[in-house]
Amino acid sequence: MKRVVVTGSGGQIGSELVPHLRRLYGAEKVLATDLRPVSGPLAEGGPFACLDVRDGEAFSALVRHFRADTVLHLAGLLSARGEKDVALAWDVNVNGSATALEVARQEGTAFFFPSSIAAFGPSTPKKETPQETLQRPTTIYGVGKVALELLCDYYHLKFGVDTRGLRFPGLISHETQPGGGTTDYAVHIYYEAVRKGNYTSFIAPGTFMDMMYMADALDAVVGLMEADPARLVHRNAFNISAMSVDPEAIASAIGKVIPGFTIAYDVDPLRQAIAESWPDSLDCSAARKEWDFAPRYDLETMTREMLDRIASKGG
Ligand code: NAD
Ligand code: AKB
Repeated sequence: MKRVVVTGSGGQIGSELVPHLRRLYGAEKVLATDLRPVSGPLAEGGPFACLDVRDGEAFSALVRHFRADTVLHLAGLLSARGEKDVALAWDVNVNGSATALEVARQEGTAFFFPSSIAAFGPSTPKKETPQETLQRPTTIYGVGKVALELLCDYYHLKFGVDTRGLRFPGLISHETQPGGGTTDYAVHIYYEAVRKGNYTSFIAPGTFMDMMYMADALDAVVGLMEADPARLVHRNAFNISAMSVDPEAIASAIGKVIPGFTIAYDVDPLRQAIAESWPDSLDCSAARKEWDFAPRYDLETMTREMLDRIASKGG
């Protein structure tokens, strides 16, 4: 990667990925874009442009003028939000992503697509979910992720576009709040722990999902995009995860740092049903083998850092 355009950069991932890339490649080499203007470090730390990813002409012009060699396509609607507005989720997640991929083909750039554990469904093996297995998701978000995984592979095979993707688990971070997903509880719990010493979870105890700390997710994006293409047997998209946890496990890790922390439950049927349709834990051996994926944070180290950082910002 030398000159990178990032879509949807004001969200949970982009707000940390853009500064990370600017530190690695130079501030002027990373163009952040989003639907609406953003404020703060993203806008001040380097170039920014407004872009609706469904506008192919504007998208192409921007990539051409920036002389980008890579498009990191983060724009999208998350799982719970998608179920509440199915038409918009399809339009942005599928039509917008297909537009982004076509721009990459026309402008000759590499293309990164963030897939998700949501690309799996209830008929997928739940434990140690293999890299290649049944993918029959039951959310519009997941259906879109499978469609784009396939389309990205197709563009690689048919047109030679250098498409690469990750199946992100729930990402846990302290810079920007998550944007309407099922794994959001695993971020909210840390804020509420610092602010109130207790948390009411919308996900039931015993519901296991894969999670990962944002620092490891940023390293994974760079690691995959910089990987030697000759080593990549798979492309779209790699299983990655750092831990398989349920709300009780996170609560217990928090309790070791904040004695007396308590968790209660008020389960949201929509998000609980989505969570139950996803895997408990992924097999990440293909990512480890093909591009040396190796997350640094486990539940304990992530928990200490999350609580420290949130407390240092005053909650
Ligand atoms: P987010 O909801 O925090 O941010 C998404 C961004 O996309 C927002 O800034 C929004 O303004 C922008 N956007 C929406 N519609 C747009 C449009 N038409 N044109 C341009 N921008 C638009 O999402 P995120 O958590 O940063 O996730 C980014 C990507 O990673 C998404 O594709 C998501 O599905 C995927 N992903 C995220 C997670 C996670 O836990 N955060 C896990 C798996 C996959
Ligand atoms: C969501 O919960 O929708 C996302 C994801 C795992 O894709 N965090």
